[in-house]
Amino acid sequence: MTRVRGPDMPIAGELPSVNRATRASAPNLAPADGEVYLFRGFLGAEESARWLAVLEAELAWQHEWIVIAGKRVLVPRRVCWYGDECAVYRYSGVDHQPLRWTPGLLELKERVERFLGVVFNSVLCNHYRDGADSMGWHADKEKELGRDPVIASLSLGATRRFLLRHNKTRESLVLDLDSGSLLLMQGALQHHWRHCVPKDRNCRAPRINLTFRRINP
Ligand SMILES: O=C(O)CCC(=O)C(=O)O
Repeated sequence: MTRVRGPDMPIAGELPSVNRATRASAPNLAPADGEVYLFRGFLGAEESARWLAVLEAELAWQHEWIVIAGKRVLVPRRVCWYGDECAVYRYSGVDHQPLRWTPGLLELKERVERFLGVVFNSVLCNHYRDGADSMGWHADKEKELGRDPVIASLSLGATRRFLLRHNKTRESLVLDLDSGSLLLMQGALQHHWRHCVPKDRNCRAPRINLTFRRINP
């Protein structure tokens, strides 16, 4: 495929930096030590609902087991990892070989890339079946992501709470990620802050979150 490169779009292999005009259209929500931007309505409500249904049906969702403190634990959501062939990602102590892009994921990736002016080569897909599914506190700072990762996180379906907490000051940010919103994390954020999606007993609907990433092979 021939990729047409916009003026702000870095070539593959360059360190990505987000399109300045896009970044200027939303404030940085992190008070210090990194950048967090939230673009609500990146996709419209109807379109987001359509994508939720398509991706629920066509992605190769898996139940994953990880080992924490010597104990095998079932991850409380379904996951899958797609990307370019080189995008092997090791997290939670497990090597993840990428599945081949589906047309749907590729279309969404290219829309996010055009909006942000950043090229991604992989996406971690999380499926929260309802509010009993969750994601624990963590930072995305595996070495394959490079020094200051740029992570674009697209939410589809149920609104879920996303918490960020500063490692030293314990300052926190609370964001409700609604369907169609695009969250961007970049700069030093992953070194100083952790984030999570807690359980929500009032949530009965599914949600998919796609985090587009750039793996350095
Ligand atoms: O579901 C979300 O919004 C968070 C996803 C996340 O933190 C991750 O994939 O590392």
